[in-house]
Amino acid sequence: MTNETYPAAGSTPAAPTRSLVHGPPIITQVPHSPPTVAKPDGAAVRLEWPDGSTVRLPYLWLRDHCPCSECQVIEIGEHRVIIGNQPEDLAANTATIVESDSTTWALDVTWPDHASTFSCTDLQRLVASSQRGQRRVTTWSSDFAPDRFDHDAVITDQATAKNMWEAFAEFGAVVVTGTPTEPGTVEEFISRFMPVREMPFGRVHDVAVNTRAYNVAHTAEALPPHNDFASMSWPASGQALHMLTNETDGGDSIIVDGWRLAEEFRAAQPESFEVLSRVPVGFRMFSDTVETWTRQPLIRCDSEGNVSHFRYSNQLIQPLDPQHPDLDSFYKGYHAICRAVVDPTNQVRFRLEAGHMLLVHGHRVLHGRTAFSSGGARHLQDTYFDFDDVLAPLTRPD
Ligand SMILES: O=C(O)CCC(=O)C(=O)O
Ligand SMILES: [Fe+2]
Ligand SMILES: [Zn+2]
Repeated sequence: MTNETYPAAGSTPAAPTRSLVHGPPIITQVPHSPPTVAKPDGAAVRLEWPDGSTVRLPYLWLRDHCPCSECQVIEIGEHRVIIGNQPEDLAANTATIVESDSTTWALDVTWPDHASTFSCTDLQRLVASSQRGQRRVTTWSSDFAPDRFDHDAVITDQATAKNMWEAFAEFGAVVVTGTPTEPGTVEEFISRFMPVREMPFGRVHDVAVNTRAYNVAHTAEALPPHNDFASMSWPASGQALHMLTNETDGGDSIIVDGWRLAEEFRAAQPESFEVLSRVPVGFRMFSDTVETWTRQPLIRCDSEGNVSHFRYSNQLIQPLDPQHPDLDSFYKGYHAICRAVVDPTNQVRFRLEAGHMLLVHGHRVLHGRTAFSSGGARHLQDTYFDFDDVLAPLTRPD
């Protein structure tokens, strides 16, 4: 295969428009069939296929990811080459496509002081790993109900467990049914999949009517939708609520897709969205022995502008300084978002019966409950985990 005609101008494939996908958009595909030519293109080599598709591979990128055993610790997939030790204007001396047969090919690159061979599979693997972590995030429609999964099926069948975590990653809420009602089961359940995140009030958090309440959760009052530990700068991004006993009238569960509300809020009131993303406000939860407190904005976006954390707790929020220059605009936005949270049309309601376990994305989904009669017994246990431990195994390369 020929690789002459250095240099020439080229084009990169257009990026698809963004949808509700978190992570970088897919922009590169490396075809399995051999390219016809490798040409220099600025500080890169450009591969061209007979159908006109092209892939541009910058020299620094290629040098950084040379797959040889000098440049990588192959057995553990760790990167060893230090790109800062290369000249910033590094260029290949040659870049040649080597076709082993009609379906397999490699790109041979010679550098001033090194030689690299990238098989088609190496390039596909590198591109795939650069795109890892993209996931579909689907905000809730008005008839949303969390998917239900049977506890025994989840703990005995890997495919069911994977489906459950996939649904959790996409929608931020699922319900597990048929969970044994022995105390501690929630911790055991989460521990089967990932580390439990121990929180300041314990590894397992009991919620029942309690005369020494440190939180409205421990009364029979209605509990407005919230995410737990809004009083911590990095609260657990996953929470499991396991109902052990529910013999009361009322006490129905409420969940709200905070990311949907935040995105609708951004579209309707962009200036207020900016204020709620910028102005930090205090949150506090404490008991006789534990103090948690932080000052944070209600909305945080990731580096690509997607809402990544909607923090909301009517119970725990603290006053803003009345002289704060943004106080009026803060209240305009806070009022609107609060109205959206308590609007029943934005709430999904259902009853958690004994043996039901609700899993929620702690930075996305708010949970709450209606008031109940304090006569009958009601007891649930919470445990916490982190979303990285959900996503990393789901996206593990084969
Ligand atoms: O009582 C409930 O249903 C929910 C209580 C709560 O907010 C929690 O356990 O985090
Ligand atoms: Fe809670
Ligand atoms: Zn190398």
